[in-house]
Amino acid sequence: MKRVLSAAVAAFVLLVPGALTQNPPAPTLDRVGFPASYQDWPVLYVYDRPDNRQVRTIFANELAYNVEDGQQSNYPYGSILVMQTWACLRDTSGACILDENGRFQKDPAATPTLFVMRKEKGFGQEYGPNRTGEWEYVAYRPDGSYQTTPQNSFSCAVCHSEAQKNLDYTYRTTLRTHNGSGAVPNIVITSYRFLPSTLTVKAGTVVTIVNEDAPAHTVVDDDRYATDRMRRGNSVSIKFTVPGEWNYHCSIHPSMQGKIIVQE
Ligand code: HEC
Ligand SMILES: [Cu+2]
Repeated sequence: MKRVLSAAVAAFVLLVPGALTQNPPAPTLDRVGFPASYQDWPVLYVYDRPDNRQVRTIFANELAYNVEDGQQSNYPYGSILVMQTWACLRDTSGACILDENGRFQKDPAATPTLFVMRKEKGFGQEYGPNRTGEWEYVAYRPDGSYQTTPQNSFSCAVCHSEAQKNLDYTYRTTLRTHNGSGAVPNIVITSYRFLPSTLTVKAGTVVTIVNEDAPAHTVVDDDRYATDRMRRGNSVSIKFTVPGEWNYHCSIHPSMQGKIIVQE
Protein backbone atom coordinates (compact mmCIF):
# COMPACT_ATOMS: atom_id res chain seq x y z
CA MET A 1 0.00 0.00 0.00
CA LYS A 2 2.70 2.38 1.04
CA ARG A 3 4.70 1.51 -2.01
CA VAL A 4 1.86 2.32 -4.44
CA LEU A 5 1.34 5.70 -2.85
CA SER A 6 4.95 6.78 -3.13
CA ALA A 7 5.04 5.65 -6.76
CA ALA A 8 2.03 7.89 -7.49
CA VAL A 9 3.73 10.83 -5.79
CA ALA A 10 6.90 10.24 -7.76
CA ALA A 11 4.94 10.18 -11.01
CA PHE A 12 3.28 13.46 -10.12
CA VAL A 13 6.60 15.12 -9.34
CA LEU A 14 8.00 13.94 -12.63
CA LEU A 15 5.07 15.31 -14.61
CA VAL A 16 5.55 18.88 -13.47
CA PRO A 17 8.91 19.59 -15.09
CA GLY A 18 7.68 17.67 -18.13
CA ALA A 19 4.75 20.07 -18.52
CA LEU A 20 6.97 23.13 -18.14
CA THR A 21 9.34 22.12 -20.90
CA GLN A 22 6.49 22.21 -23.42
CA ASN A 23 6.75 25.98 -23.68
CA PRO A 24 9.45 27.37 -25.96
CA PRO A 25 12.29 29.05 -24.06
CA ALA A 26 11.94 32.66 -22.91
CA PRO A 27 13.58 35.05 -20.45
CA THR A 28 12.67 34.55 -16.79
CA LEU A 29 13.49 38.13 -15.78
CA ASP A 30 11.73 41.30 -16.91
CA ARG A 31 14.47 43.37 -18.49
CA VAL A 32 11.97 45.36 -20.56
CA GLY A 33 10.43 47.44 -17.78
CA PHE A 34 7.08 49.18 -17.52
CA PRO A 35 7.28 52.35 -19.67
CA ALA A 36 5.61 54.72 -17.19
CA SER A 37 6.01 57.86 -19.32
CA TYR A 38 5.27 56.32 -22.73
CA GLN A 39 2.38 58.71 -23.40
CA ASP A 40 4.89 61.58 -23.56
CA TRP A 41 6.83 59.81 -26.33
CA PRO A 42 6.37 60.58 -30.03
CA VAL A 43 3.83 58.48 -31.91
CA LEU A 44 5.43 56.31 -34.56
CA TYR A 45 2.19 55.21 -36.18
CA VAL A 46 -1.52 54.72 -35.54
CA TYR A 47 -3.00 51.61 -37.08
CA ASP A 48 -6.75 50.97 -37.30
CA ARG A 49 -7.11 47.24 -37.03
CA PRO A 50 -10.45 46.18 -38.53
CA ASP A 51 -10.42 42.46 -37.69
CA ASN A 52 -10.26 42.85 -33.92
CA ARG A 53 -11.64 46.41 -33.95
CA GLN A 54 -8.78 48.13 -32.19
CA VAL A 55 -6.87 51.38 -32.44
CA ARG A 56 -3.20 50.49 -32.18
CA THR A 57 -1.02 53.47 -31.28
CA ILE A 58 2.70 52.86 -31.38
CA PHE A 59 4.87 55.13 -29.26
CA ALA A 60 8.66 55.15 -29.60
CA ASN A 61 11.32 56.57 -27.35
CA GLU A 62 13.56 59.18 -29.04
CA LEU A 63 16.20 56.63 -30.02
CA ALA A 64 13.72 54.42 -31.82
CA TYR A 65 11.71 57.31 -33.26
CA ASN A 66 14.77 58.84 -34.93
CA VAL A 67 15.58 55.72 -36.94
CA GLU A 68 15.34 56.82 -40.57
CA ASP A 69 14.17 54.94 -43.61
CA GLY A 70 16.79 52.41 -44.68
CA GLN A 71 18.32 52.20 -41.18
CA GLN A 72 15.46 50.12 -39.82
CA SER A 73 17.39 46.89 -40.17
CA ASN A 74 19.35 47.78 -37.05
CA TYR A 75 17.59 49.74 -34.30
CA PRO A 76 20.08 51.26 -31.80
CA TYR A 77 20.53 49.74 -28.34
CA GLY A 78 18.12 51.41 -25.94
CA SER A 79 15.26 51.44 -28.46
CA ILE A 80 11.81 50.92 -26.90
CA LEU A 81 8.58 50.51 -28.87
CA VAL A 82 5.24 50.54 -27.06
CA MET A 83 2.11 49.38 -28.86
CA GLN A 84 -1.01 50.55 -27.04
CA THR A 85 -4.01 48.47 -28.14
CA TRP A 86 -7.39 50.04 -27.48
CA ALA A 87 -10.90 48.80 -28.38
CA CYS A 88 -12.64 51.11 -30.85
CA LEU A 89 -15.80 53.02 -30.06
CA ARG A 90 -18.62 50.94 -31.61
CA ASP A 91 -22.13 51.49 -32.86
CA THR A 92 -24.99 49.15 -31.91
CA SER A 93 -24.07 46.75 -34.73
CA GLY A 94 -20.55 46.49 -33.32
CA ALA A 95 -18.84 48.40 -36.14
CA CYS A 96 -16.16 50.96 -35.32
CA ILE A 97 -17.52 54.53 -35.48
CA LEU A 98 -15.23 56.61 -37.68
CA ASP A 99 -14.26 60.16 -36.73
CA GLU A 100 -14.34 63.07 -39.20
CA ASN A 101 -10.97 61.99 -40.60
CA GLY A 102 -12.23 58.48 -41.27
CA ARG A 103 -10.31 56.99 -38.37
CA PHE A 104 -11.23 54.60 -35.58
CA GLN A 105 -11.77 56.21 -32.18
CA LYS A 106 -10.76 54.86 -28.78
CA ASP A 107 -13.63 53.70 -26.58
CA PRO A 108 -13.25 55.81 -23.42
CA ALA A 109 -14.73 52.93 -21.38
CA ALA A 110 -12.12 50.40 -22.57
CA THR A 111 -8.79 49.60 -20.93
CA PRO A 112 -5.72 49.52 -23.17
CA THR A 113 -2.93 46.95 -23.15
CA LEU A 114 0.73 47.91 -23.62
CA PHE A 115 2.87 45.63 -25.77
CA VAL A 116 6.50 46.59 -25.22
CA MET A 117 9.65 45.54 -27.07
CA ARG A 118 13.08 46.75 -26.01
CA LYS A 119 16.47 46.25 -27.61
CA GLU A 120 19.69 46.15 -25.57
CA LYS A 121 23.07 44.56 -26.16
CA GLY A 122 22.84 40.83 -25.51
CA PHE A 123 19.04 40.77 -25.10
CA GLY A 124 16.97 38.00 -26.62
CA GLN A 125 19.35 35.08 -26.23
CA GLU A 126 16.96 33.17 -23.97
CA TYR A 127 14.40 32.84 -26.77
CA GLY A 128 16.74 30.25 -28.27
CA PRO A 129 15.53 29.17 -31.72
CA ASN A 130 12.90 31.95 -31.76
CA ARG A 131 15.38 34.73 -31.01
CA THR A 132 14.63 37.97 -32.80
CA GLY A 133 17.93 39.79 -32.73
CA GLU A 134 18.42 41.59 -29.44
CA TRP A 135 14.82 42.39 -28.59
CA GLU A 136 12.92 41.26 -25.49
CA TYR A 137 9.15 41.48 -25.10
CA VAL A 138 6.56 41.90 -22.34
CA ALA A 139 2.93 43.09 -22.28
CA TYR A 140 1.56 45.14 -19.39
CA ARG A 141 -1.76 46.50 -18.23
CA PRO A 142 -1.85 50.24 -17.52
CA ASP A 143 -1.38 49.57 -13.77
CA GLY A 144 1.94 47.85 -14.53
CA SER A 145 0.70 44.29 -13.96
CA TYR A 146 1.47 41.67 -16.60
CA GLN A 147 -0.69 40.81 -19.55
CA THR A 148 2.15 38.64 -20.90
CA THR A 149 4.96 37.74 -18.51
CA PRO A 150 8.58 37.40 -19.63
CA GLN A 151 8.16 33.61 -19.32
CA ASN A 152 5.25 33.70 -21.77
CA SER A 153 6.81 36.23 -24.12
CA PHE A 154 8.07 33.44 -26.40
CA SER A 155 4.74 33.96 -28.17
CA CYS A 156 5.84 37.48 -29.11
CA ALA A 157 9.23 36.27 -30.35
CA VAL A 158 7.69 33.42 -32.35
CA CYS A 159 5.44 35.84 -34.22
CA HIS A 160 7.92 38.69 -34.63
CA SER A 161 10.52 36.25 -35.99
CA GLU A 162 8.30 36.19 -39.09
CA ALA A 163 8.58 39.95 -39.54
CA GLN A 164 11.07 41.30 -42.06
CA LYS A 165 14.71 41.05 -41.01
CA ASN A 166 15.42 44.31 -42.82
CA LEU A 167 13.01 45.96 -40.36
CA ASP A 168 14.80 44.41 -37.34
CA TYR A 169 11.80 42.14 -36.62
CA THR A 170 9.34 45.02 -36.42
CA TYR A 171 6.20 44.83 -38.54
CA ARG A 172 4.76 48.18 -39.58
CA THR A 173 7.44 50.71 -38.64
CA THR A 174 7.65 51.88 -42.26
CA LEU A 175 4.19 53.42 -41.88
CA ARG A 176 5.94 56.53 -40.56
CA THR A 177 8.89 56.58 -42.91
CA HIS A 178 6.74 55.79 -45.99
CA ASN A 179 3.91 58.17 -45.04
CA GLY A 180 1.25 55.56 -44.46
CA SER A 181 -1.65 56.75 -42.33
CA GLY A 182 -2.64 53.37 -40.90
CA ALA A 183 -6.29 54.02 -41.82
CA VAL A 184 -8.21 51.08 -43.28
CA PRO A 185 -7.95 51.63 -47.05
CA ASN A 186 -11.01 51.94 -49.29
CA ILE A 187 -8.92 51.66 -52.45
CA VAL A 188 -5.65 49.75 -52.85
CA ILE A 189 -3.13 50.33 -55.62
CA THR A 190 -1.67 47.03 -56.74
CA SER A 191 -0.31 45.63 -60.04
CA TYR A 192 -0.79 48.99 -61.80
CA ARG A 193 -4.46 49.15 -60.85
CA PHE A 194 -6.74 51.03 -58.48
CA LEU A 195 -8.90 48.41 -56.76
CA PRO A 196 -11.83 48.75 -56.78
CA SER A 197 -11.64 50.96 -59.85
CA THR A 198 -15.13 52.33 -59.15
CA LEU A 199 -16.13 53.16 -55.58
CA THR A 200 -19.49 54.57 -54.45
CA VAL A 201 -19.63 56.50 -51.17
CA LYS A 202 -21.98 58.83 -49.33
CA ALA A 203 -21.20 62.54 -49.21
CA GLY A 204 -19.02 63.33 -46.21
CA THR A 205 -16.97 60.12 -46.48
CA VAL A 206 -13.20 60.10 -46.16
CA VAL A 207 -11.67 57.77 -48.76
CA THR A 208 -8.20 56.36 -48.10
CA ILE A 209 -6.08 55.14 -51.01
CA VAL A 210 -2.91 53.19 -50.20
CA ASN A 211 -0.15 52.14 -52.59
CA GLU A 212 0.71 48.51 -52.00
CA ASP A 213 2.46 48.17 -55.36
CA ALA A 214 6.24 48.02 -55.70
CA PRO A 215 6.64 51.07 -57.98
CA ALA A 216 5.51 54.59 -57.08
CA HIS A 217 2.15 55.89 -58.37
CA THR A 218 0.19 59.12 -58.11
CA VAL A 219 -3.47 60.09 -57.74
CA VAL A 220 -4.32 63.08 -59.93
CA ASP A 221 -7.38 64.48 -61.67
CA ASP A 222 -7.71 66.58 -64.83
CA ASP A 223 -8.44 69.62 -62.74
CA ARG A 224 -5.95 70.49 -60.01
CA TYR A 225 -5.83 67.66 -57.50
CA ALA A 226 -2.49 65.85 -57.45
CA THR A 227 -0.57 63.83 -54.91
CA ASP A 228 3.21 63.57 -54.87
CA ARG A 229 4.72 60.30 -56.01
CA MET A 230 3.33 57.71 -53.63
CA ARG A 231 5.76 54.90 -53.01
CA ARG A 232 4.87 51.58 -51.48
CA GLY A 233 3.14 52.04 -48.12
CA ASN A 234 2.20 55.65 -48.79
CA SER A 235 -1.47 56.52 -48.37
CA VAL A 236 -3.68 59.51 -49.01
CA SER A 237 -7.08 60.31 -47.49
CA ILE A 238 -9.54 62.55 -49.34
CA LYS A 239 -12.86 63.80 -47.99
CA PHE A 240 -15.78 63.91 -50.46
CA THR A 241 -18.45 66.40 -49.46
CA VAL A 242 -20.10 67.28 -52.79
CA PRO A 243 -22.23 64.67 -54.62
CA GLY A 244 -21.02 63.80 -58.13
CA GLU A 245 -18.41 61.77 -59.96
CA TRP A 246 -14.69 62.11 -59.52
CA ASN A 247 -12.40 60.64 -62.16
CA TYR A 248 -8.75 60.23 -61.33
CA HIS A 249 -5.69 58.52 -62.74
CA CYS A 250 -1.96 57.96 -62.22
CA SER A 251 0.22 60.56 -63.94
CA ILE A 252 3.10 58.08 -64.33
CA HIS A 253 0.96 55.30 -65.83
CA PRO A 254 -2.02 57.00 -67.54
CA SER A 255 -3.80 53.69 -68.17
CA MET A 256 -4.38 53.48 -64.42
CA GLN A 257 -7.78 55.09 -63.93
CA GLY A 258 -10.40 55.15 -61.22
CA LYS A 259 -13.75 56.70 -60.41
CA ILE A 260 -15.41 57.66 -57.15
CA ILE A 261 -19.17 58.22 -57.19
CA VAL A 262 -20.34 60.44 -54.35
CA GLN A 263 -24.03 60.12 -53.47
CA GLU A 264 -26.26 62.50 -51.53
C1 HEC B 1 0.28 36.87 -34.06
C2 HEC B 1 1.56 37.53 -34.25
C3 HEC B 1 2.03 38.50 -33.17
C4 HEC B 1 2.21 38.26 -31.83
C5 HEC B 1 1.92 36.99 -31.05
C6 HEC B 1 2.76 39.49 -31.28
N1 HEC B 1 2.89 40.43 -32.26
FE1 HEC B 1 3.58 42.32 -31.99
N2 HEC B 1 2.98 42.80 -33.87
C7 HEC B 1 2.47 41.92 -34.80
C8 HEC B 1 2.04 42.65 -35.98
C9 HEC B 1 1.48 42.04 -37.25
C10 HEC B 1 2.29 44.01 -35.71
C11 HEC B 1 1.94 45.22 -36.58
C12 HEC B 1 0.59 45.80 -36.14
C13 HEC B 1 -0.59 44.93 -36.54
O1 HEC B 1 -0.67 44.44 -37.69
O2 HEC B 1 -1.47 44.73 -35.68
C14 HEC B 1 2.91 44.05 -34.39
C15 HEC B 1 3.38 45.21 -33.81
C16 HEC B 1 4.04 45.26 -32.59
C17 HEC B 1 4.69 46.44 -32.06
C18 HEC B 1 4.83 47.78 -32.79
C19 HEC B 1 6.07 47.78 -33.71
C20 HEC B 1 5.93 47.00 -35.00
O3 HEC B 1 6.44 45.87 -35.05
O4 HEC B 1 5.30 47.48 -35.97
C21 HEC B 1 5.17 46.10 -30.82
C22 HEC B 1 5.91 46.99 -29.85
C23 HEC B 1 4.82 44.71 -30.59
N3 HEC B 1 4.14 44.23 -31.70
C24 HEC B 1 5.12 44.01 -29.43
C25 HEC B 1 4.66 42.72 -29.18
C26 HEC B 1 4.74 42.05 -27.88
C27 HEC B 1 5.38 42.63 -26.64
C28 HEC B 1 4.15 40.84 -28.03
C29 HEC B 1 3.94 39.76 -27.00
C30 HEC B 1 3.30 40.14 -25.75
C31 HEC B 1 3.71 40.74 -29.41
N4 HEC B 1 4.03 41.88 -30.07
C32 HEC B 1 3.08 39.63 -29.94
C33 HEC B 1 2.38 40.55 -34.65
C34 HEC B 1 2.45 39.89 -33.42
CU1 LIG C 1 1.12 54.55 -61.63
